[in-house]
Amino acid sequence: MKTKAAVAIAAGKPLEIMEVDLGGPREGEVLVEIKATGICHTDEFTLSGADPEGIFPSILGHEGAGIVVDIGPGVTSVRKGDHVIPLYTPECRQCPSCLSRKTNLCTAIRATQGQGLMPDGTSRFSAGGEKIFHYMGCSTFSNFTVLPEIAVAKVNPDAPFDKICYIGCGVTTGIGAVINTAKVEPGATAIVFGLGGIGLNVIQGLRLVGADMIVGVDLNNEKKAWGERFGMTHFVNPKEIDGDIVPYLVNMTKRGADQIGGADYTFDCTGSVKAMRQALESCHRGWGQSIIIGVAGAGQEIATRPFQLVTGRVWKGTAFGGARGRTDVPKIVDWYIAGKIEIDPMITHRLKIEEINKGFDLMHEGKSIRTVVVY
Ligand code: NAD
Ligand code: 022
Ligand code: ZN
Repeated sequence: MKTKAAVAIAAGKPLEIMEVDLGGPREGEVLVEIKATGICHTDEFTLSGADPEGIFPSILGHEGAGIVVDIGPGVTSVRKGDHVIPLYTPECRQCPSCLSRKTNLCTAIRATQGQGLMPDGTSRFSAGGEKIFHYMGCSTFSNFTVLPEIAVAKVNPDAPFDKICYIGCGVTTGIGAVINTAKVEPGATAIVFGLGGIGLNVIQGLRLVGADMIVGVDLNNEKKAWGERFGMTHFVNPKEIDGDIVPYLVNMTKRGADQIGGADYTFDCTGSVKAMRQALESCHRGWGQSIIIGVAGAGQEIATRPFQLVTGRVWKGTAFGGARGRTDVPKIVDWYIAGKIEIDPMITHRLKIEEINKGFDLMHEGKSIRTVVVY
């Protein structure tokens, strides 16, 4: 079939909107009509050429929602008409990782996904006979896309596509980091570095689980109102304090008889390795946990003194908020429908697919929290 798509022709070039050819779903695969897709940092990272694993030409996009319009042989878990969210972290429920119950990083299709291919080693996208690669197993910048059955979460059909697409990455990553990775308990203190599309979801996750003190840290003062909107209780701009941010935050989080200070949980949502160190060092001696969510540039390294860990701080990372996609994503959609979490105010811009490059500009300029493209 033919489908309209925004194609990443080469690194550093704007996406090109064109008609591409798409092969139908094969064994264990589904054809999905994407109704809406968010634009996320990784799409920009790959398009810019900074991603050493970026492959071109490809169809980017990994934060979508849509409808199953056809299924291949052997598909049992979804049918035509089902509303689904594509999963860049699939959930096969059979590989050693899924069975371990210790990680969400399913390995069933990992090798081919990283090569921009479907599990059978082929690409379904082409134009003028030339192969176009898939991206993160999703390629949601195409109106129609083919996905393995294990890489779609079937969700409540009452939910609007132009909002729940954000659950395909940002919302689940932020809320999941709080619930699955950190396992934050009611009454905890937390510090969130970076109040963008991820950090704000960490903040609303902290509010959801009943954290007490939620400190937001951002270099941009405009983020203060954004953080407060979702439950942040204190804001710090590192540029506006005297001296080092770490002792400042440690002092700020001193509570009760404990004169040590430091937060129970800290989250890096910046991608800056400097902020990652600050996040680790501003968590509490003895039990503080610091969760890295931000993706740092290629080749960057984190550092701290080992004493920080010897004295009980824990450094962790999370991919897709530790969420098991087919199990957890439908629950998050239900939380949204029930009003337990908010999405609408974070979607600051809506574009048509023809305008998708504007969405990348808005991200560069720091003007958007999330831009959603509606087909
Ligand atoms: P964003 O650009 O919307 O927000 C980042 C915020 O961090 C901005 O407000 C910026 O002002 C602030 N910031 C930058 N450097 C800072 C510093 N040194 N100290 C304090 N604040 C600082 O980005 P986003 O969409 O929220 O994404 C954040 C990061 O999360 C990105 O690196 C993204 O790739 C990553 N991410 C990771 C996963 C995962 O599964 N681990 C999933 C999605 C996104
Ligand atoms: C999503 N991300 C950042 C912004 N939006 C993001 C990027 C990478 C990962 C998670 C989220 C990630 C963490 C760990 C891995 N990835 C490796 C997983 C594994 O090896 O099992 C990751 C993922 C997909 C791809 C590359 C890296 C890909 O499909 N190309 C989940
Ligand atoms: Zn993303």
